[in-house]
Amino acid sequence: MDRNKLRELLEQPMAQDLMDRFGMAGKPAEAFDEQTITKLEPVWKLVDATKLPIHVPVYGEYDRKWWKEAVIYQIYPMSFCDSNGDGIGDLPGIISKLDYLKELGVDVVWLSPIYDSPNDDNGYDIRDYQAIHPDYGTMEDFDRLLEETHKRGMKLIMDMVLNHTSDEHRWFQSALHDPDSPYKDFYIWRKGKADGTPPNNWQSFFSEPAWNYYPELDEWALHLFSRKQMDLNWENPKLRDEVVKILNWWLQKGVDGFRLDVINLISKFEGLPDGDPLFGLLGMEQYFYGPRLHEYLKDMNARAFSLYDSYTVGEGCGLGARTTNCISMQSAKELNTVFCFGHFEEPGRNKYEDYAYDLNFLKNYMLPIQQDEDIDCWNTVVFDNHDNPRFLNKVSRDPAECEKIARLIALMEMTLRGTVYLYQGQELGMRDTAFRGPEEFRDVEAINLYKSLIESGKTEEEAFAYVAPGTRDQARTPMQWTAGENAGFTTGTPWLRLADDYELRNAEAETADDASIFSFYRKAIALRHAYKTLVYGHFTAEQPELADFMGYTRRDDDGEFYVEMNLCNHTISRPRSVEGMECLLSNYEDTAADLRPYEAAVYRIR
Ligand code: ISL
Ligand code: CA
Repeated sequence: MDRNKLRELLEQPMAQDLMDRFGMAGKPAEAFDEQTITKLEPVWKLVDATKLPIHVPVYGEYDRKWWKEAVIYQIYPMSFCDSNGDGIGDLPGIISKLDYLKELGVDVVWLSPIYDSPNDDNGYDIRDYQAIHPDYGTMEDFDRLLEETHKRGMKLIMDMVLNHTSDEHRWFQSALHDPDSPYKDFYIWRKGKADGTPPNNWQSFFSEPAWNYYPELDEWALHLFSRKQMDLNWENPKLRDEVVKILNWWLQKGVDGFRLDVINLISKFEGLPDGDPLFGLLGMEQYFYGPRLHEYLKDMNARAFSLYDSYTVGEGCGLGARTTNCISMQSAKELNTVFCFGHFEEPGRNKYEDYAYDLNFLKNYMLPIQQDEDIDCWNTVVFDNHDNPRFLNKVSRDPAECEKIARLIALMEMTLRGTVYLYQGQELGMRDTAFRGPEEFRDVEAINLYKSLIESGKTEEEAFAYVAPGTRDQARTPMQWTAGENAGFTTGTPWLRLADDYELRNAEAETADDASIFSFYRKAIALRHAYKTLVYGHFTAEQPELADFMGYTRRDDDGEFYVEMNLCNHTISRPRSVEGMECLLSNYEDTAADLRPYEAAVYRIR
């Protein structure tokens, strides 16, 4: 390939995101040797095939919207609060904790899926989009939850899983058993290869081939996740009509928007070609930014989201900072925001690796995003969710350090630009726990991974030691309400074991203690609500080249604020004097001459 072509491709958002992943971030075409160019051949092909419009940034004043100012709290219903002693969290349990969320300062509640489901992937395998899982309660309970949430001035958004349904969904059952089924074409079917192997080499996210064989039809059906989560065929306009109906049905009910599960995966490249190992998970590049993605998103926006004052956040699985912006720019009328998880692990690492995450990486990742003041784009600020071990434990496993780090994260979250997300328990400083054996895993991803490691020759001990730190069960241990039996989560037997530290860390103790992590979050959220400059103000990095230090100002006509953070576990000197500034919140009791380990503070300059 000639250098001019390479230069042109490197300007593409897709190429820039991929270069981040391959450790070539920001390098000009001249920095690539022939060998690297050849090695990255599949990347150039993909970038050429996706041909994203190069976005021209817009500068000026951000539009003010409720969802830009919101602090959104994710509830994992199964683990939040059990009201009837069956060991499973439920809707009445959530209702009983709405005052707690209000006290914290939450604006919007996001519920992970509560629909009817066989729970192969805890509700991310939907059997009926318009019914509540009996474990969680009834539709009347849901209506009451919505009403009680609104009564308190909070909003509620639903998790929508539209890339796949459960294989127990009536559409799939009809496709399988009725030869004339109108729903057959709702899914992705192919004939196998002549030698009896699946139609292509794609692997599912959960350590299995991405195809199920159905002898009754002599065909294979695609599933990018578990073998019970069947991918929907978005090429079919009838499917898209059904999706639009479902979205409108919930909006009509009064919900305030949606979190759209793996929404970037809905369009697949024609012909479903084999995947290239260069991209990690086999097949990934054939669907993580498919050719009709924009078209499908615009359609949902036009026929559903835009008809209401609703908010959408897409989960962008495998997307980086720039491709995320491509589907969340306001002018495109697709989604309001898209999660970008590029900072969850250091480059080249995965969540199962037990390593000490360097906050300098986080800083270097965040600064360009924050400094980009393109008013057509709006980010999310997120550190924790139900799919990852607790962020603070990636940085350190030392309990005392974690006390500081939890507050540093809180302070960073509430002073960056973007819609802020909290995951249940983050506000208490909940941590990972030491699982005792594989029989304690409940997560399909962890169970399958454990099995596949054993099959590949690992011993049980080795497989367990690898999976335990990264299992999604880490984030899903029951919410710690009290120091009492089962942490006040249930009077029965919890569906997943509790973390070990609930006597020490629980909502009852922390809400009563003005110096707790909960109280720190409450104060940080209150600052964000009080000073809109922290939401919309200009962002200027302070001495960004200084290692172990992160500092920035937020400034507009209404005020100016300064944030300073020590990113490491030893003392560093303070690069900018804070004399004359008013300290609004700090994770230390006073201000010293130097910045102590993980010290973080926000000051008001004017
Ligand atoms: O956790 C992950 C990998 O280690 C992710 O790949 C995750 O599976 C991916 O981000 C998609 O997540 C979403 O869709 C899945 C569901 O299992 C997750 O809980 C959900 O957040 C399939 O619906
Ligand atoms: Ca229950």
